[in-house]
Amino acid sequence: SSEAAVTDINGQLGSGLVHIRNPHLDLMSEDILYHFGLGTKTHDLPAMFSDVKFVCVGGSANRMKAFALFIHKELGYGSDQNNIADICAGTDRYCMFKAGPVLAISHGMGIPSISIMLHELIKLLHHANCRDVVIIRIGTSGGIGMRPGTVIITDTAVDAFFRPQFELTVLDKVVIRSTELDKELIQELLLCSQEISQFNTIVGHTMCTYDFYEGQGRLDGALCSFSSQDKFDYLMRACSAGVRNIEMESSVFAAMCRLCGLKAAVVCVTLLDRLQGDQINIPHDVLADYQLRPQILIAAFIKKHLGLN
Ligand code: R2B
Ligand code: URA
Repeated sequence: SSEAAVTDINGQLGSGLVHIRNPHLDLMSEDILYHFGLGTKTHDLPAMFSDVKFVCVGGSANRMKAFALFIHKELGYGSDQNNIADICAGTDRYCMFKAGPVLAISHGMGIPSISIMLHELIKLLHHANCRDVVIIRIGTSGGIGMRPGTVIITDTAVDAFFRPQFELTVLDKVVIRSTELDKELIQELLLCSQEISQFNTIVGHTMCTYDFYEGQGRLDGALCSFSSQDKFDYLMRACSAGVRNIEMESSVFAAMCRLCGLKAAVVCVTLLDRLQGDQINIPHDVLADYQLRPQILIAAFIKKHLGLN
């Protein structure tokens, strides 16, 4: 695409800096990151964030706080809860925690929610002059033919037609962006999972949808206009196209990070096998255990990079 033919606006290429692809941004005297409750005039963003090297994002605020506490402890900063404060306390849209070089942020559910967060996060990394940042989405998903609890590292996010692209309407034109993810990072994460060897991890396509119910072929929503056979056929076609799990943010995440030069990965655990059912009825402790799996993998990856294991 024409967007892939990068023009080096501010000498950002090859520098490890984030590529901001918006010529208007430099003309602004102040930038308010409204949904974070942060701004370039009200906060010293370089002082707060210039040492960030790993950004971990996930849907739920509580899960990201738990991850921040976990990584804080894993990196040897102690387990005192009081040491970890929500940097976005001025807003309840997203929450953000920092543990040394690791930033943990919640993004809510769905493409619109994560995309707002990513615009502001990428500008934050730019304003703070962060370099060589790796960003990872840790999340939950529905598997297709996978044993529940399997961790899937996404190679390509695909849409509901199994196409490796993200479509966004900009003004009144449809813009199409690639959703391919960093191959090197995928292999590194896969190796990490083999080293820790605590759960089954595979690499595959992730289908990203605009809805949890009808949009994911569920029969248990408030609306459903297809038969059980239609659902099964669709999921089988997805599976044949290489889709191993379904969630709701990977496509825009992959597309935006790719264009802005951020090394990005998506690591989601499957909570159920969609060929077996639609309702998530696993016990609370099993759910908690599954949700920890992507966190354990990412913690091992970060510690390895920091030379801590
Ligand atoms: C996975 O889980 C959420 C829906 O339950 C959604 O944010 C996603 O991608
Ligand atoms: N998240 C989803 O988006 N789908 C599922 O089936 C489970 C978690």
